[in-house]
Amino acid sequence: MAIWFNIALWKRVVAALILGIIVGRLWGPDAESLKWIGDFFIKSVKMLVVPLIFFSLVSGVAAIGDLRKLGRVGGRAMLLFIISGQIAVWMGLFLGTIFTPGSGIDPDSLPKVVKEIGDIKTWQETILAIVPESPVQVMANVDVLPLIVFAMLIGIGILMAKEEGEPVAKIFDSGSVIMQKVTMVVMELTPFGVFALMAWVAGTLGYDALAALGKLVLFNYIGCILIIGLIYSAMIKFLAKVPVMDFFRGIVDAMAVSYSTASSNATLPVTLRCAQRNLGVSQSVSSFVISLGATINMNGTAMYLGLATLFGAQVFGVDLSWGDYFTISILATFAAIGAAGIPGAGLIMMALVFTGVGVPLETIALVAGVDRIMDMMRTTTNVSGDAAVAVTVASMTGELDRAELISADDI
Ligand code: DAS
Repeated sequence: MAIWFNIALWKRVVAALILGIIVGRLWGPDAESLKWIGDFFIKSVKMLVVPLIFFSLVSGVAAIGDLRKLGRVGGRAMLLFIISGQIAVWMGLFLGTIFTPGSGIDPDSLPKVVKEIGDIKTWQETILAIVPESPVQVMANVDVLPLIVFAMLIGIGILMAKEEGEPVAKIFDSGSVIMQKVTMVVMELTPFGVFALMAWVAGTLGYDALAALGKLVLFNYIGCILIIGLIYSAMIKFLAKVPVMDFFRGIVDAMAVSYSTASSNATLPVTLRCAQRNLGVSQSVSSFVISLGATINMNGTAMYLGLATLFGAQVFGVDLSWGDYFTISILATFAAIGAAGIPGAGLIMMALVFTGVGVPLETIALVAGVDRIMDMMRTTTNVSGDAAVAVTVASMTGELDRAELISADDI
């Protein structure tokens, strides 16, 4: 038993991921019987989201020390979110234009998987939804974005209260430490959850749907890999001035959990722990930037929305002008910000972008059957981007403890 705990968690998680895929392919659709183990793990991690975000974000904002510094951290994070998001969208538009994944496909030849599409918020409703009308209800509904706004306001209130705010700050500091310890305990379930989820996905994914939509899935992966391999590596190397391989080693756990759960929210506790424990990002910067990033910084989703819009236009023969391309880039940015960090969020947000440029919503039903395998990679890209921005902002604001950086011998 002791041997098991002596092996680095990330190694156990990667082994579980590979084993899960093998078992799923061998076992086939019956592997779905393992899904409850994955759901147990996801529920265990989701249990942490509200208390962890609330305590670590309030404590993190209060620990920044003054409002000017909060502005500097927040300003840099938002700038990096927006720039990387725009590059991602245009990456998707570029791949969709050059490789035309939807050309020559007869829409009637594709599998029809009808998924009920929830009501799509307009961008005004997306902005209104950020205001936490009832903080308790926001926590009960795990509505992460208004929860973040509320926690930031409490943190800012503590900063403004100065000495009078200190007793409350100490309570949140302790709460944040306690939640990090609880997260470590829950993290031990990760290998089991990742194994079960990968077996379920690998076992139930039909090759026929994959083949018909193969080019879309392929370029979803290529686009995400380019974002991770080019954009994030450049950010880490030239802006954060951190060895790129040390960065990726440090977030392996978060990448594996985001890939297997397809949920940024479910991965949030793991991303926070990787940033603080493996990358040396301070608790204040990591809790602020990663919590915010998990809900509004979704570069994998933004790239996919650009690519999928062109896919739908090509399948149904809709001509798009350069003006439409700019419309797509703006709508995809809002859609990525508005998308929740849960499985299938990108699929729902496609409707917002398609409506804006006249691409038929039937496209959503065509791609729904393989959305999960694409979502896994989108989410991995989203989560990696949150960690990359956190390390970069920490490095820029002197909140990066380079001695903590995980290196080869730590593995
Ligand atoms: N699953 C979403 C996330 O958690 C991403 C997406 O659906 O595109 O980040």
